[in-house]
Amino acid sequence: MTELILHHFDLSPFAEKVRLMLGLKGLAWRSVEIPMVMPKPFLTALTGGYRKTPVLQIGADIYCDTRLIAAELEARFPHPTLFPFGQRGLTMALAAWSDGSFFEPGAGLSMGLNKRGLPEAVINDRKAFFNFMDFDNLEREIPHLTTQFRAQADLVEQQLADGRAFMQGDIPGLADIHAYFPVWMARGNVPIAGQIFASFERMQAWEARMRGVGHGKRTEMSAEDALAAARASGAPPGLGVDAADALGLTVGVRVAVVPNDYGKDPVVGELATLSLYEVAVRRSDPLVGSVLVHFPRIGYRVVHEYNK
Ligand SMILES: N[C@@H](CCC(=O)N[C@@H](CS)C(=O)NCC(=O)O)C(=O)O
Repeated sequence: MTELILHHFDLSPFAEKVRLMLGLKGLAWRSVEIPMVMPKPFLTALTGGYRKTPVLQIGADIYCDTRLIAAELEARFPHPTLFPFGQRGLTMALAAWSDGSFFEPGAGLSMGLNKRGLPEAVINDRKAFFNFMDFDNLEREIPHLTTQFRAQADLVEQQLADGRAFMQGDIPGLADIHAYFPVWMARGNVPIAGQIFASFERMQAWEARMRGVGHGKRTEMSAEDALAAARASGAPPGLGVDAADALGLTVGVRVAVVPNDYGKDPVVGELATLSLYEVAVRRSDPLVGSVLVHFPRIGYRVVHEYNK
């Protein structure tokens, strides 16, 4: 089996989601440290322009976005499952809450309360990147963001109210990872996190259990070795295009794949897979050879690029 290579940085909350998925499944993986800000020349050589963190590489398959990474890990390593109570649809849907309603006020607090301590380069980069943040007014927004973040965290406390150990029962799953990552981010970056979470006793005990999930078996790898692994593998064939898809595209046409939300850098390539679950494009780069770059279908726009 080809190695799992995670391109990430330690402080990244979305990467923490994937590290916990790897931990929950008890997997061994290679860790490639990427820069926190652009440029990210090795990462974008693999992805064709997608710069978000994290990205999972398996040979010449490049998986972008935590939604698709969760589905791919589940497909390749079904046991133990990320969906222990048969709640797959609901749990996947919960990503919208986790990555949006819960993450966004937490990210606003992290930026607003750390603004003066953060390197200029990070502030300028995130200012252009996080279009959901009113960057220039963040300090004034702190009371509002605090109420929003605390009310979302209280949903976790409510879910644990009957004394259960995890969100859906006695074992952890992706639902816990969704609920945990904004809390993890706040613990690391929001100086008033202790105050915000003080009355949430069940949540705090659950946090300790979540830390116990761990990160699986991590070993470091250089970016150069990761690129060499892609070159050595060569891009696999895609899965083809769903004929019923409303976009009416065919295999091999040139398309751009663009996130709907923020960081809207397009990735252009030849369409190889288009299903209800994912879109994958084939592209090549002298550093990585021919690769297949995969995105979840949810949250991404696929645009036909008429050959110029
Ligand atoms: N929808 C993406 C969001 C990823 C995301 O926004 N990651 C943040 C870091 S935690 C990011 O990319 N920040 C800018 C960067 O790392 O360059 C996912 O689920 O993977």
